[in-house]
Amino acid sequence: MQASINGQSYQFKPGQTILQVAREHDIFIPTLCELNDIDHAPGTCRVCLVEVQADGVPTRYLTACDTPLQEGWQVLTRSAKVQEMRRLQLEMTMADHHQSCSTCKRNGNCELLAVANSVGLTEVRFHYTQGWENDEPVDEGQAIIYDRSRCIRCQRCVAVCRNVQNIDSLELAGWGSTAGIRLKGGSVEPSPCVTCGQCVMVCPTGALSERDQTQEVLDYLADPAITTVFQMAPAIRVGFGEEFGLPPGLNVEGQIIAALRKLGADIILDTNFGADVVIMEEGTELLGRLRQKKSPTFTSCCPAWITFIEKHYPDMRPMLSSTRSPQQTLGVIAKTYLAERRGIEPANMRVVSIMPCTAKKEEARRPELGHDGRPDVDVVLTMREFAHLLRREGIDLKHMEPSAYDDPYMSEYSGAGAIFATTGGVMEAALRTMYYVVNGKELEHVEIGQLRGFENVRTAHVNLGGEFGEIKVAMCHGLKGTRELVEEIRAGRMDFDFVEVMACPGGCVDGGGTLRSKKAYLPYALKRRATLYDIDRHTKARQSHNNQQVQRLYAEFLGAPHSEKAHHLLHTSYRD
Ligand code: HC0
Ligand code: SF4
Repeated sequence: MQASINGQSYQFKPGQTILQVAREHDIFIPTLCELNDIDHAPGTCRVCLVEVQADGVPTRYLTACDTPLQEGWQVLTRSAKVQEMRRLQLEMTMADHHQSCSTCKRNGNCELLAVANSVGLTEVRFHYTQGWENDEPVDEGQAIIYDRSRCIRCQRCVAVCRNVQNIDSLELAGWGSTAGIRLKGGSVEPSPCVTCGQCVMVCPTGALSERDQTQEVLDYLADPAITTVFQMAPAIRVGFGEEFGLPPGLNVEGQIIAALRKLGADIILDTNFGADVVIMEEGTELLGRLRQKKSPTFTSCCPAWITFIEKHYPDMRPMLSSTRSPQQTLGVIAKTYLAERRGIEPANMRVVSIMPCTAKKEEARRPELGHDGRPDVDVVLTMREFAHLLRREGIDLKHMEPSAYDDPYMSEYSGAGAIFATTGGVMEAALRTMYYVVNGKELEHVEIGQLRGFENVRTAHVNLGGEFGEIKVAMCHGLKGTRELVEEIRAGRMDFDFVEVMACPGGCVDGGGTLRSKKAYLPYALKRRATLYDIDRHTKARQSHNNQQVQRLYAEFLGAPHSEKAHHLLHTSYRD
């Protein structure tokens, strides 16, 4: 089939939209609501208007994203009329949008402002002044803020929550200019939301964002009575450089340590250390459950997954490992063992986590994950907040000279701890240590290829040796595949011994608290994962049980995995 765009003739296939054909030939048409990576083209923002002429039909103005191109059409993407209509369209969108851009979380990287710029908007004659009197425009969760006054009704969030995560927690509410997105049931608790943050990742404006806690951290840093302890999650070092113009997937661990020192952090630790401790506990727990023929056991480190089970499949709670997540493990050990070793009063210590995750904010606030009335982790910053924090202090990561950890108690990590952030990583880390415990010798090939695929649901048989022989394992990332797997297990159609789940598609390297990419959804997962595997390959100890600081922690403080003390500090329970 043949049609012309801006006077040039092009071939196309039946069913292709005007936008698809234009993109195929590198012809720019501005878009706003559309997001190709999640197959979302609702045509609601009308920014992609083009002029269409065809024999025997009057000139029409159609949205390029959802209009299939037809034989013989002549499409104009930048006629004077098209440009004027796009500007007017944008002006209308701005008019029922809260235009307090200076205080918006997206200040600096808003897609709406970028499109306003690209269509040449020079004035907005109408201003949002009223309209929300009869409606509460903001749903505030502990992790995510849902602000309808900044919503442009693109419905990307609805699409990702419904089609990618299969949670379906969001809906459009209100009428006319006050319409916007809200949680079903009006707040997080009654809604099916698990705070995975995928909706935040695709929101083009400040309508969906995390609860900003950067000020709390600055207040800690300014208080001389407080000892600030920072931890960075496994995924942070491979996904943060991009924000400062460094190549995607580059390992910037050293620059982050240097930036934290410049910020004034007192102690800098690595969540990977917590991950190694988790393997000691979870591996022991799993072997115990295998002996008792209790299968399957599900991993418990992903908080959106935990909420998913609590809200959607509460009957499956007994199958969750009782081991705390690495974030919470590190927090509680910092406030007990480390505080004791370094002579710090725990009440004066504040643990700040830098996480690629929104759900970790909720996890840290669970009362069961605190001691003596204090949380074990005080504040969780997403990667985006951490970038904001550095900017507030004028720190440019690109110019930091890489530095190294200096805490002698809780900063060493093994290759096994490092790969936690990618799908299959927790499984691989656990198997390396369980094999050693069962057989008294190390696995010959520590890189377990069967576990390293990237499909949303993967299964494998692995030989654990000894009394256990072959065990059946499964790994999922993304909640759509997870739900399908859980349904199969519940119905007795599939059975496994050990199942690893990460709620975010791609795992933590693409978590809901990572940096947002304009017009793209999760573009760098495989680069980040490749760097994690590279870190593993170059780490001195590749198994959690060979981490010398972990060995010392058990020798001097915890005793053995699953000792009474370890159980009290490092295990948890789940909600009814
Ligand atoms: Fe993850 Fe974690 S690996 S959940 O994916 O287990 O957020 O990066 O920090 O806690 O370690 C996130 C990442 C973590 C935890 C670890 C686990
Ligand atoms: Fe849906 Fe996750 Fe957003 Fe909640 S946080 S509304 S579950 S996408």
